[in-house]
Amino acid sequence: MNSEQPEEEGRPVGRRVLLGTLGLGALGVVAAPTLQRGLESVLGAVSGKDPTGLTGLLPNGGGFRYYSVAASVPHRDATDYRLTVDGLVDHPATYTLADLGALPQTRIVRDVQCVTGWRVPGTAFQGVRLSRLLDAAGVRPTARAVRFTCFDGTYTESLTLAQARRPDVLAALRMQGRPLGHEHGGPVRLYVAPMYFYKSAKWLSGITVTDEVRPGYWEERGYDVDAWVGRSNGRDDEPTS
Ligand SMILES: Nc1nc2c(c(=O)[nH]1)N[C@H]1C(S)=C(S)[C@@H](COP(=O)(O)O)O[C@H]1N2
Ligand SMILES: [Mo]
Repeated sequence: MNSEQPEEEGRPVGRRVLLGTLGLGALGVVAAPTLQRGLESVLGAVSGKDPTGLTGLLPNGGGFRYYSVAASVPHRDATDYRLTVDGLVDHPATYTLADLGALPQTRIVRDVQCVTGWRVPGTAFQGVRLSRLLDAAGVRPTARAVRFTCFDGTYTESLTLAQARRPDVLAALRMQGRPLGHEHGGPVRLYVAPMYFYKSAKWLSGITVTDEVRPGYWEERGYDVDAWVGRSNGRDDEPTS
Protein backbone atom coordinates (compact mmCIF):
# COMPACT_ATOMS: atom_id res chain seq x y z
CA MET A 1 0.00 0.00 0.00
CA ASN A 2 1.08 3.56 -0.36
CA SER A 3 -0.22 6.86 0.86
CA GLU A 4 -2.11 7.54 -2.36
CA GLN A 5 -4.49 4.71 -1.76
CA PRO A 6 -7.94 5.53 -0.49
CA GLU A 7 -7.74 6.18 3.20
CA GLU A 8 -10.56 3.85 4.04
CA GLU A 9 -8.53 1.00 2.63
CA GLY A 10 -5.15 1.94 3.92
CA ARG A 11 -5.68 3.19 7.39
CA PRO A 12 -7.30 0.42 9.38
CA VAL A 13 -4.83 -2.17 8.18
CA GLY A 14 -1.94 -0.53 9.97
CA ARG A 15 -3.99 -0.31 13.09
CA ARG A 16 -5.01 -3.96 12.93
CA VAL A 17 -1.51 -5.02 12.16
CA LEU A 18 -0.31 -3.22 15.24
CA LEU A 19 -2.99 -4.54 17.53
CA GLY A 20 -3.08 -7.98 16.05
CA THR A 21 0.53 -8.83 15.42
CA LEU A 22 2.01 -7.37 18.51
CA GLY A 23 -0.87 -8.15 20.80
CA LEU A 24 -2.05 -5.10 22.65
CA GLY A 25 -1.90 -6.53 26.13
CA ALA A 26 1.58 -7.91 25.71
CA LEU A 27 2.92 -4.93 23.84
CA GLY A 28 5.00 -3.79 26.74
CA VAL A 29 7.47 -0.99 26.49
CA VAL A 30 7.36 0.37 23.01
CA ALA A 31 7.76 4.03 23.64
CA ALA A 32 11.48 4.66 23.94
CA PRO A 33 12.16 7.03 21.05
CA THR A 34 14.36 4.61 19.14
CA LEU A 35 11.90 1.81 19.68
CA GLN A 36 9.05 4.03 18.59
CA ARG A 37 10.85 4.80 15.36
CA GLY A 38 11.63 1.14 14.88
CA LEU A 39 8.02 0.21 15.42
CA GLU A 40 6.80 2.93 13.18
CA SER A 41 9.10 1.93 10.36
CA VAL A 42 7.81 -1.64 10.66
CA LEU A 43 4.28 -0.33 10.52
CA GLY A 44 5.19 1.96 7.69
CA ALA A 45 6.42 -0.98 5.68
CA VAL A 46 3.18 -2.88 6.06
CA SER A 47 0.65 -0.08 6.13
CA GLY A 48 2.14 2.58 3.91
CA LYS A 49 1.76 4.96 6.79
CA ASP A 50 2.61 8.43 5.67
CA PRO A 51 4.42 10.24 8.49
CA THR A 52 3.52 13.60 7.03
CA GLY A 53 -0.08 12.82 7.87
CA LEU A 54 -1.55 13.34 4.40
CA THR A 55 -4.16 10.77 5.22
CA GLY A 56 -7.62 10.92 6.62
CA LEU A 57 -9.20 9.80 9.79
CA LEU A 58 -11.64 6.97 10.22
CA PRO A 59 -14.60 7.13 12.58
CA ASN A 60 -13.02 4.35 14.60
CA GLY A 61 -9.99 6.47 15.36
CA GLY A 62 -7.67 4.80 12.89
CA GLY A 63 -4.35 6.42 12.36
CA PHE A 64 -3.37 6.56 15.98
CA ARG A 65 -0.49 4.59 17.34
CA TYR A 66 -0.87 2.89 20.62
CA TYR A 67 1.68 3.91 23.20
CA SER A 68 2.22 2.86 26.74
CA VAL A 69 5.43 2.96 28.69
CA ALA A 70 3.83 0.53 31.15
CA ALA A 71 3.76 -3.15 30.25
CA SER A 72 0.15 -3.51 31.29
CA VAL A 73 -2.49 -1.04 32.34
CA PRO A 74 -5.51 -1.86 34.47
CA HIS A 75 -8.90 -1.12 32.98
CA ARG A 76 -11.02 1.47 34.74
CA ASP A 77 -14.60 2.37 33.98
CA ALA A 78 -17.51 4.34 35.40
CA THR A 79 -17.65 2.09 38.43
CA ASP A 80 -14.09 2.46 39.64
CA TYR A 81 -12.52 5.44 37.89
CA ARG A 82 -11.37 8.30 40.17
CA LEU A 83 -9.55 11.53 39.48
CA THR A 84 -7.98 13.28 42.44
CA VAL A 85 -7.01 16.94 42.60
CA ASP A 86 -4.62 17.80 45.40
CA GLY A 87 -1.38 19.58 46.28
CA LEU A 88 -1.31 23.35 46.75
CA VAL A 89 -5.09 23.76 46.76
CA ASP A 90 -7.63 24.81 49.38
CA HIS A 91 -10.18 22.16 48.41
CA PRO A 92 -8.73 18.80 47.36
CA ALA A 93 -11.30 16.77 45.48
CA THR A 94 -11.99 13.36 44.03
CA TYR A 95 -14.13 13.07 40.90
CA THR A 96 -15.92 10.06 39.55
CA LEU A 97 -16.53 9.71 35.83
CA ALA A 98 -20.13 10.78 36.41
CA ASP A 99 -18.94 13.86 38.31
CA LEU A 100 -16.75 14.87 35.39
CA GLY A 101 -19.49 14.14 32.88
CA ALA A 102 -21.87 16.40 34.75
CA LEU A 103 -19.58 19.43 34.38
CA PRO A 104 -19.68 21.68 31.32
CA GLN A 105 -17.96 20.00 28.38
CA THR A 106 -15.67 21.68 25.90
CA ARG A 107 -15.01 20.28 22.42
CA ILE A 108 -11.79 20.99 20.54
CA VAL A 109 -10.86 19.82 17.06
CA ARG A 110 -7.16 19.92 16.18
CA ASP A 111 -4.53 17.79 14.54
CA VAL A 112 -2.93 15.25 16.84
CA GLN A 113 0.82 15.44 16.42
CA CYS A 114 3.21 12.91 17.90
CA VAL A 115 6.77 14.02 18.37
CA THR A 116 8.00 11.09 16.28
CA GLY A 117 6.23 12.41 13.22
CA TRP A 118 2.83 10.81 12.85
CA ARG A 119 -0.18 13.01 12.78
CA VAL A 120 -3.93 12.53 12.86
CA PRO A 121 -5.70 15.51 11.32
CA GLY A 122 -8.88 17.04 12.66
CA THR A 123 -9.36 14.99 15.79
CA ALA A 124 -12.15 15.96 18.16
CA PHE A 125 -11.59 15.75 21.89
CA GLN A 126 -14.23 16.65 24.44
CA GLY A 127 -14.08 17.03 28.17
CA VAL A 128 -13.76 19.30 31.14
CA ARG A 129 -11.42 22.25 30.99
CA LEU A 130 -8.55 21.71 33.38
CA SER A 131 -8.89 25.36 34.43
CA ARG A 132 -12.35 24.55 35.76
CA LEU A 133 -11.00 21.79 37.98
CA LEU A 134 -8.19 24.03 39.17
CA ASP A 135 -10.57 26.87 39.94
CA ALA A 136 -12.85 24.52 41.86
CA ALA A 137 -9.87 23.33 43.90
CA GLY A 138 -8.77 26.84 44.80
CA VAL A 139 -5.15 27.06 43.71
CA ARG A 140 -2.95 28.67 46.32
CA PRO A 141 -0.82 31.74 45.53
CA THR A 142 2.48 29.86 45.85
CA ALA A 143 1.52 27.38 43.12
CA ARG A 144 3.44 27.48 39.86
CA ALA A 145 2.85 24.18 38.11
CA VAL A 146 0.71 21.09 37.80
CA ARG A 147 1.83 17.48 37.87
CA PHE A 148 -0.22 14.69 36.32
CA THR A 149 -0.14 11.05 37.30
CA CYS A 150 -1.68 8.05 35.60
CA PHE A 151 -3.21 4.79 36.74
CA ASP A 152 -0.71 2.88 34.66
CA GLY A 153 1.52 3.63 37.64
CA THR A 154 4.40 4.92 35.54
CA TYR A 155 3.67 7.84 33.26
CA THR A 156 3.76 11.40 34.49
CA GLU A 157 3.35 14.76 32.87
CA SER A 158 3.61 18.39 33.85
CA LEU A 159 2.54 21.84 32.82
CA THR A 160 3.20 25.29 34.17
CA LEU A 161 0.15 26.72 35.87
CA ALA A 162 -0.27 29.21 33.04
CA GLN A 163 -0.24 26.41 30.48
CA ALA A 164 -2.62 24.32 32.55
CA ARG A 165 -5.11 27.20 32.65
CA ARG A 166 -5.28 27.56 28.88
CA PRO A 167 -8.78 27.01 27.48
CA ASP A 168 -7.47 24.34 25.10
CA VAL A 169 -6.30 22.00 27.85
CA LEU A 170 -8.86 19.38 28.88
CA ALA A 171 -9.45 16.38 31.03
CA ALA A 172 -10.87 14.55 28.01
CA LEU A 173 -13.72 12.04 28.26
CA ARG A 174 -14.50 11.66 24.59
CA MET A 175 -12.60 11.41 21.34
CA GLN A 176 -14.12 11.50 17.89
CA GLY A 177 -17.59 11.66 19.39
CA ARG A 178 -17.28 8.53 21.48
CA PRO A 179 -16.23 7.72 25.01
CA LEU A 180 -12.47 7.51 25.22
CA GLY A 181 -11.50 3.85 24.93
CA HIS A 182 -8.94 2.14 27.10
CA GLU A 183 -6.23 2.06 24.48
CA HIS A 184 -6.45 5.80 23.99
CA GLY A 185 -6.14 6.43 27.71
CA GLY A 186 -9.76 6.15 28.75
CA PRO A 187 -11.89 6.71 30.55
CA VAL A 188 -10.10 10.05 31.04
CA ARG A 189 -6.90 11.39 29.55
CA LEU A 190 -5.26 14.76 29.57
CA TYR A 191 -5.56 16.62 26.29
CA VAL A 192 -3.11 19.45 25.67
CA ALA A 193 -4.16 20.68 22.25
CA PRO A 194 -1.26 23.02 21.40
CA MET A 195 1.51 20.61 22.34
CA TYR A 196 2.97 17.35 21.10
CA PHE A 197 0.86 14.38 22.03
CA TYR A 198 3.22 13.09 24.72
CA LYS A 199 1.87 15.89 26.89
CA SER A 200 -1.59 14.32 26.68
CA ALA A 201 -1.18 11.80 29.49
CA LYS A 202 -3.39 8.75 29.11
CA TRP A 203 -5.25 7.08 31.99
CA LEU A 204 -5.24 10.28 34.01
CA SER A 205 -5.71 9.67 37.73
CA GLY A 206 -4.07 12.54 39.56
CA ILE A 207 -3.71 16.29 39.26
CA THR A 208 -1.32 17.73 41.82
CA VAL A 209 -0.70 21.45 42.06
CA THR A 210 2.97 22.10 42.83
CA ASP A 211 5.36 24.96 43.47
CA GLU A 212 7.56 24.15 40.49
CA VAL A 213 7.56 22.09 37.31
CA ARG A 214 8.59 18.51 37.86
CA PRO A 215 9.54 17.08 34.48
CA GLY A 216 7.36 14.26 33.25
CA TYR A 217 8.29 10.83 31.96
CA TRP A 218 9.57 11.87 28.54
CA GLU A 219 10.87 15.16 29.85
CA GLU A 220 13.21 13.35 32.20
CA ARG A 221 14.42 11.63 29.05
CA GLY A 222 15.21 14.78 27.15
CA TYR A 223 11.99 16.12 25.69
CA ASP A 224 10.86 19.67 26.34
CA VAL A 225 8.38 20.51 29.07
CA ASP A 226 7.23 23.31 26.78
CA ALA A 227 6.27 21.01 23.96
CA TRP A 228 4.59 23.49 21.62
CA VAL A 229 4.01 21.83 18.30
CA GLY A 230 6.67 23.04 15.88
CA ARG A 231 8.55 24.96 18.52
CA SER A 232 10.16 22.38 20.76
CA ASN A 233 13.03 19.94 20.66
CA GLY A 234 10.86 17.19 19.28
CA ARG A 235 11.40 18.52 15.78
CA ASP A 236 14.57 17.94 13.84
CA ASP A 237 13.85 21.02 11.78
CA GLU A 238 12.74 23.29 14.55
CA PRO A 239 13.37 26.97 14.04
CA THR A 240 16.34 28.20 16.06
CA SER A 241 14.59 31.35 17.20
N1 LIG B 1 0.04 7.14 30.40
C1 LIG B 1 0.63 7.35 29.20
N2 LIG B 1 0.25 8.42 28.49
C2 LIG B 1 0.84 8.67 27.29
C3 LIG B 1 1.87 7.83 26.77
C4 LIG B 1 2.23 6.69 27.55
O1 LIG B 1 3.11 5.89 27.17
N3 LIG B 1 1.59 6.48 28.75
N4 LIG B 1 2.46 8.11 25.57
C5 LIG B 1 2.33 9.47 25.05
C6 LIG B 1 2.69 9.57 23.64
S1 LIG B 1 4.34 9.66 23.26
C7 LIG B 1 1.74 9.65 22.67
S2 LIG B 1 2.15 9.91 21.04
C8 LIG B 1 0.31 9.51 22.99
C9 LIG B 1 -0.29 8.35 22.20
O2 LIG B 1 -1.68 8.32 22.40
P1 LIG B 1 -2.54 7.16 21.72
O3 LIG B 1 -2.01 5.86 22.24
O4 LIG B 1 -3.95 7.45 22.10
O5 LIG B 1 -2.31 7.28 20.22
O6 LIG B 1 0.06 9.29 24.36
C10 LIG B 1 0.91 10.00 25.24
N5 LIG B 1 0.43 9.77 26.59
MO1 LIG C 1 4.35 10.28 21.06
